[in-house]
Amino acid sequence: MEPCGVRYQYSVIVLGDATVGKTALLRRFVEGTYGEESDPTVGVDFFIRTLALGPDAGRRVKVQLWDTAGQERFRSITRSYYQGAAGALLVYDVSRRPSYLHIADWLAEARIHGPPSGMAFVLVGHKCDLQGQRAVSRVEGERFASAHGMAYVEATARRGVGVEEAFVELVTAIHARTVALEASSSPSSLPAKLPPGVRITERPDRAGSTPGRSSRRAGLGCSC
Ligand SMILES: Nc1nc2c(ncn2[C@@H]2O[C@H](COP(=O)(O)OP(=O)(O)OP(=O)(O)O)[C@@H](O)[C@H]2O)c(=O)[nH]1
Ligand SMILES: [Mg+2]
Repeated sequence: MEPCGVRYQYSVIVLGDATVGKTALLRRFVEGTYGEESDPTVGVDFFIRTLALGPDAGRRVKVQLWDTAGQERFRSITRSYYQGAAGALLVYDVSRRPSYLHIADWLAEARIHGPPSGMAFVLVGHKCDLQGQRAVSRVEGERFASAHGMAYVEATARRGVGVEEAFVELVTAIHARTVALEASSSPSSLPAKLPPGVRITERPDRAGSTPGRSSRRAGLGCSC
């Protein structure tokens, strides 16, 4: 297998009330598709995408994305995935005020059940195409996000606006933490310091002496 240059792998989780459009966001981000009809997620679903980060898009990272059911009856299943996530997208529907009011609960849940090292968060005001039915202003979303130290993005999976930005914002925040940790750690101490949801393979061998070996071992066989 040829080395693909992907060293970093991050796990992120998407949280929010039922029908706010979590699955629609993920489908748009990963598959580039949107369908009006969408079955409620049962438990947890899994997506994967490789992203190019940085000003020159030179840093490629692989992102595992966990789509969770918003329905209360699946909560004990979905909670068990928080622990392995490096970051979370908190999603509400701008046309349904209760889904915004519940974001504080989702954030508290993620903090309680997430990794002790903490997670990166991005708040998404979703379905912003529904301007005539808006029940939460952009300012309210921005205010909540800034009060909790996270970025705010308005998005619509239907129109394909803001979706890439929301995920890239989250992965960039995780990546910045990882690079800082890497810079302040010796290669031997780094593995023990990496938080859940973050994996770094050996530096890709562009000379080709042991191509892809660590990637296969880590289950990161390149499909990108
Ligand atoms: N207007 C509008 N509707 C959307 C958008 N995205 C999704 N929807 C609608 O919202 C419905 C629910 O979307 P889902 O993605 O299934 O919602 P979910 O958050 O995954 O729901 P659960 O899996 O039950 O937690 C879809 O059937 C779409 O009709 C959007 O950007 N704009
Ligand atoms: Mg869903």
